[in-house]
Amino acid sequence: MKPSFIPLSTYREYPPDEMIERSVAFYDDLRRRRTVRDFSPRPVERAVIENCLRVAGTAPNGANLQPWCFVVISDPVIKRRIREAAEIEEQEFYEHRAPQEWLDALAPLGTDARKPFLEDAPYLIAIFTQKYGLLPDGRRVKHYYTVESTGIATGFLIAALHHAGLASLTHTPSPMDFLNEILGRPDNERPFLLLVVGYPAEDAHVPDIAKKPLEEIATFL
Ligand code: IYR
Repeated sequence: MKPSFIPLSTYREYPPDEMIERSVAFYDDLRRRRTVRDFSPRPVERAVIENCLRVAGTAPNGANLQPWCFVVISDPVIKRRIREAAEIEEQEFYEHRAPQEWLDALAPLGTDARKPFLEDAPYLIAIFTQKYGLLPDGRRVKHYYTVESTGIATGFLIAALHHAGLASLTHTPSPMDFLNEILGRPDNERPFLLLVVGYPAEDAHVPDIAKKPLEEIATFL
């Protein structure tokens, strides 16, 4: 197919001092985000979730094939089924499957096999990565960099939710193939992450942990 080009009309340049200001302001906003495990059942407007998903859909990705699917769950019956299935896997993980080294790494987070947030939060967003696409006639379209692409889209989504004033939790019960079954997703889709979304509970507490400073995460050559 012949490529079709249009002028880049959406880019905006800012004066250098404004760039500094904007980058600091964005950092100050995003650094306030904390992964929350205590959720309020307070409802959230669906339009906010839709807009944040639109943000996710703008992510750069392999060959622009957009190899992702977001399943938004608010139905309490489905949330309960997900919680039940996740807690079975998590119990196995905490009691048998996880090596001691992993349990030691998780100790500062205070996590355990109980996952009440899967029922408390108003929304669960199950994020799937598509190994290949399916045309209406059933033919397969190979996708590229599927995990990287879905990871970038998920990062956009998490930032958008925070920007809108919502808390989120990146939850990865392992294995999580039960999501395909409960949500009726086809074989070309693999669960990537279960994002729990809502308001924090009024008395929500978070672990007293910190992010590495710039010097530890970046090198300038
Ligand atoms: N999936 C488990 C364990 C867990 C693993 C990692 I890596 C975390 O950062 C947090 C938890 C759970 O959700 O409890």
